[in-house]
Amino acid sequence: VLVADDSETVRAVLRLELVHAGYQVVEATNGQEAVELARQYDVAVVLLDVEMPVLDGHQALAALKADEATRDIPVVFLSGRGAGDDLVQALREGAHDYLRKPPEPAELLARVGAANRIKELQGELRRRAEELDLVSRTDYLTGLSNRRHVEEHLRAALAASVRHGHTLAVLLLDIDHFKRVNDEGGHAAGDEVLGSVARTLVSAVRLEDLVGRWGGEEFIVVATNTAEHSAAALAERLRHAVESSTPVTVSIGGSWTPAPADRLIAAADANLYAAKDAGRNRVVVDGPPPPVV
Ligand code: GH3
Ligand code: MG
Ligand code: MG
Ligand code: MG
Repeated sequence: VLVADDSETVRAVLRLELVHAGYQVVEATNGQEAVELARQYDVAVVLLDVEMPVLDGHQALAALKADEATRDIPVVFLSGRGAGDDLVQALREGAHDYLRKPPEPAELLARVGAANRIKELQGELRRRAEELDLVSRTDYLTGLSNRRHVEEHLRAALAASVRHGHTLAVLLLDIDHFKRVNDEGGHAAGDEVLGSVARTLVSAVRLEDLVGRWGGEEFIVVATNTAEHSAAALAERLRHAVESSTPVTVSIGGSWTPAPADRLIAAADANLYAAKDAGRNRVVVDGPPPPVV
């Protein structure tokens, strides 16, 4: 708990109560110090006096709310005066609660406890939101990016490639005769093969390239800046890696920019069919499709 009050006596009383209740306390003697300490420490709750030198409580509150790092820390205003106006204004400005000085020990602890629970809940919400975000982008079986995330990534990567004049290649990979793996070893064995193909692809591409599960037994690679090694060479490397480190083979169709996302995928898909037709376990990568008129 950060206790900000210019009165040494007030700070001492609050510190005593809070430390006794098991809180760790840091003290600030003015609003400016309060803002600095809030950035520096992992503060759960700020007790903020209204009248203080340098920055008063309102100004300090505004500074705390303006900074992303301190925005979510619940602030409890400490008011010495009888007038309610200050406190109403503070609540409007984003204060979580207020206490009149000198606070009853029980009330102090109840309000600090409530503010602390708010902080914990916020942390929990943020963790869940991050988890959800990850889950919504991830294919549960292989841990790769799912189709939705690949499509998002592809749009952003295309925009960046236009801006920076890089080429962008898309490879679609389809496991050959995968139905046989399921038929012979069962669905679980099939799943395991999907996982090992995914791991093989991830370790064969560069860090900046994205590998995703496009659907079923199909994978996609979005490779940026393929200038120094062509898309065809990358595809051949991936084909060889799968052949030599998993029980299956893949056919790969690819294409590269300049082209809009849907045409790039369509061209890669057409080339994938050509690779299947030509006998599987092979690569067909073609240059940019003609521009749409
Ligand atoms: P091709 O060489 O022409 O691509 O033949 P294929 O057998 O790979 O193609 P087909 O489309 O006939 O079969 C794909 C199979 O992939 C059928 C489907 O049951 C299986 N499959 C799709 N998703 C999964 C999955 O998540 N787990 C498992 N085990 N099998 C899957
Ligand atoms: Mg004061
Ligand atoms: Mg398929
Ligand atoms: Mg297949």
